[in-house]
Amino acid sequence: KPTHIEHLGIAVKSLETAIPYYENVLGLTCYAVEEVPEQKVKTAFFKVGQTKIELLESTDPEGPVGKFIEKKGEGVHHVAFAVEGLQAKLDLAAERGVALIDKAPRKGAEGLNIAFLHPKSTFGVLTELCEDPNK
Ligand code: CMX
Repeated sequence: KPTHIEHLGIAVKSLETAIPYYENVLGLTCYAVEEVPEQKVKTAFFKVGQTKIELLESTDPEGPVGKFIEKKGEGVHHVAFAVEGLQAKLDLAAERGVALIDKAPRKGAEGLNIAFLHPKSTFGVLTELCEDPNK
């Protein structure tokens, strides 16, 4: 089973305007800003215990977050679970009829191996499984 919720992905129109809310109202610290060109996003990270908040700003209106904001507006975009044995988990999900966006892990932010499950198969919540290759 997953060890913990690795992060919550939250789509925002602008990191510049969203970061001050997390820092000045919630009292969190943005410890990293990273562009992930393959995903067409710029990300900002905060830690809340073992879990992170990942703010996602789109860098391209045709990218996954750009399309999401256009359709649904800002808000929770995905839930990411930390797992061990990511490929085996994907194979199991596929066997059980879950539609995979990624059949094999790919590289995500912070050097993690990641894979997404389709929200149509996961009760409307885009679900990410991630594994730390250094663990
Ligand atoms: N959560 C829930 N539902 C979502 C969704 C999300 N994040 N994104 C899209 N959907 C829904 C749409 O509302 C739409 O539903 P309807 O058919 O009922 O209208 C359906 O999924 C299809 O949406 P779409 O706008 O046509 O978009 P696509 O099918 O082209 O893409 C998805 C959807 C999930 C396959 C795509 O966004 C994807 O591959 N996501 C994974 C990658 C990603 O999100 N990367 C950004 C984060 C990267 C990171 O964390 O580093």
